[in-house]
Amino acid sequence: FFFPQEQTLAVIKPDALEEHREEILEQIRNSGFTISCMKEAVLSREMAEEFYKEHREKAFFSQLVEFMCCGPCMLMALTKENAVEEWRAMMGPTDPAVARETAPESLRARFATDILQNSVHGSSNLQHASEKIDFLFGDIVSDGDLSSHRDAADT
Ligand code: DGI
Repeated sequence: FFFPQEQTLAVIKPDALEEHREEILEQIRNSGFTISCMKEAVLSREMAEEFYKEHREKAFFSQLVEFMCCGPCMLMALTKENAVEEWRAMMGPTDPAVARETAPESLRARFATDILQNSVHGSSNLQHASEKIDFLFGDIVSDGDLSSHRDAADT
């Protein structure tokens, strides 16, 4: 099968960054992702609210925002064929209890504490990926950059 180059937005969340940063970064690199952009940052409440705006109506929204601001995150744009799906597979299911049953090798099975403090984030589709990468990295990685990259690789 041929999969086009894609970008996804990946985050190492505050619960995992201090203790598991190196292991997670090593696994990302060993799995063939290119880290196109990376920055460590403490999100402001406003940024966390915007980042998770799709969940604004959920009962856990304020907890989620609070948690995402409680310490530094590592924000990354990852490039690879089929990146969105592959990074989601590496992360495992949202709830680490489920992850430990169904995907014991996944990052959440290994590092997550509970359904809220679950170590990593990854975009669920290309639209979200491009929106969140724009939001967090501005013009550093645009779709235009990626398509010219792809064109260069094809020729
Ligand atoms: O895409 P995911 O991160 O796997 O999951 P999601 O988009 O459904 O939810 C986004 C985040 O919100 C998730 O990583 C942790 C938090 N969350 C999801 N479901 C629950 C939750 N937090 C609490 N406290 N309870 C939940 O049921």
